[in-house]
Amino acid sequence: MRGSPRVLGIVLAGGEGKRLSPLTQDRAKPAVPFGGNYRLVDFVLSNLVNAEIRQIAVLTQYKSHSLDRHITTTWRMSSLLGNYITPVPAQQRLGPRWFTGSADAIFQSLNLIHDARPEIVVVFGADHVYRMDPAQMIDQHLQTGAGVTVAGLRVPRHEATEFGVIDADADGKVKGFLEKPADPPGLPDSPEESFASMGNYVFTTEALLEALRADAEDDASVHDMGGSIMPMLADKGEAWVYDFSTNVVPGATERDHGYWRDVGTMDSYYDAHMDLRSVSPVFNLYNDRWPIYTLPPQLPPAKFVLGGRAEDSMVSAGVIIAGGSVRGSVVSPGVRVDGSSSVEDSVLMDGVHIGEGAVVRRAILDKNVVVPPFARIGVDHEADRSRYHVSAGGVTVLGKGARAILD
Ligand code: ADQ
Repeated sequence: MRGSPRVLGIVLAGGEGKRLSPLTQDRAKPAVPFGGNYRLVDFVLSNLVNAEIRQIAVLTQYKSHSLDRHITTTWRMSSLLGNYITPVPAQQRLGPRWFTGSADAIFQSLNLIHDARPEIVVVFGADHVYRMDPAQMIDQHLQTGAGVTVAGLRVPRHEATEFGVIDADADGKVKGFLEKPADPPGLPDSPEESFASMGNYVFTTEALLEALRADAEDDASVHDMGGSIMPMLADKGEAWVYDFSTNVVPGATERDHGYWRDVGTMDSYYDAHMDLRSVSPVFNLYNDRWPIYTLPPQLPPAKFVLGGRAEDSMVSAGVIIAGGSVRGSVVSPGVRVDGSSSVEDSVLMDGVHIGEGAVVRRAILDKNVVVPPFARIGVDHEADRSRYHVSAGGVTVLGKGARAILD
C-alpha cells in the first residue's frame, strides 16, 4: 500500500441476520455458507488480505461457534511479524451485557487498538458479497485528510431507504448521514440516485477514538456505526464519501466491476447465487488476480455417473450426481443427487441428499437436508408454505438437517 501507514482491520461480524432465518437459526450471519465453498465472512477477509492488511480482528457475538471455528481453521495467521486474523468474542468487559450496537462492539474492544497502535483503522462489515481494493479507499482517505471515509454505492433513490444514506457535496464531503431514511437525498450530479453506505469505513485512529468516547458517554445513543458515529462525524465536517464505482480491482471484467450485494434477505441471498451461474457471471469467482479465499474440505473430485448431468451450474468437490439432472444451480461439497431426480435453479448446501425421482425447484436447502425419493419441493407453493419457509419472492427454504415431507 502506498505510503504504508500502519493499518488495523476490524471486521464487524456480530450481526444476528434475523431476516435470513432459518439459515441463521444456529449460526451467525457472517458464517452463512455462500457459493458452494465459502462463508460470507470470506469475502471481506479476502478483500482485506489481498490489499495486504494482515492485522485483522473479527468481532463476533451471537451464535459464533461455527464462525469462530471457520476463522480459526481457515484464516488464523501466524502472529510472527505481527500478522494475525483472529476472532474476538464479545468481552463483556464493561458489565454483564452483550454489545448494544456495532459502535459499542468496537468500544468494548478498544484494547485491540491500543495494542496495535495503528494510524488507520479500517472497519468493514461482514455480510456482503463483493470485491473491493480497500487500499484505494485508504489512499483517498489520506489525501483528503478526513477523520472518516465511508464507502458509498450509487443506488436508485427509492432503494436507498434500506441503507445508511450519505448526503455529500460534489467534492465528496459528507454534509449529513441518515440511517435508513424514509426520503433519501439524491446525488448532486444525479438527483434520482443516492449514495448508500456499504457499511465500510476508514478512520484516522484519533477520530475514531474520540467519536467512540463521546458516543459511549451519550446515554441516548444507540451506539451504532451508522446510527450514531457516522451522523456525529458528518455533523462535525470530518466525513468524506468514497465512490465505490471508482474502485478498480485487478482482473475484474466490465460485467462484475462494481458488484456488491447485501445478502440480508432470503431473496437477495438467492439472487446473488443465481448471479454466479452463467457463462459470463455478473460476479466472477474465477478471477485469480483478486482471489476469494476459503479452506475447501478435503474431498475427491465431483463425479457424474449413470447419465447424471449438470448444466449452467457450479458443482463442488465430493458431489456425486448418480443419474439425476441439475440445472442452473449451485451445488456444495458432498451433495448427492440420485437417479431420475431433477434439481433446477436451486442452492444445495453441504451434504444435501436428493433421492431418486425427487423434484426440487427454486429452493435453498441448508446443510444435510434430506429429500426422500419422489418428494417435491418448489412445485406447489401452497403445499410448501404449510411445511417449509417460503420467501416473499417464492423461494422455498429448508433449514439445516431437515427432512422433506413426502405426500
Ligand atoms: P445494518 O446491516 O442494518 O446496516 P448492522 O445490523 O449494525 O447494520 O450490521 C452492520 C455490520 O455489523 C454487519 O456486518 C453485522 O454483522 C455487524 N454487527 C452488528 N451488530 C454487531 C455487534 N454488536 N457486534 C459486532 N458486529 C456487529 C449497516 C449500516 C448501514 C449500511 C448497511 C450496509 O448501519 O448504514 O448502509 O450496513 O449493508
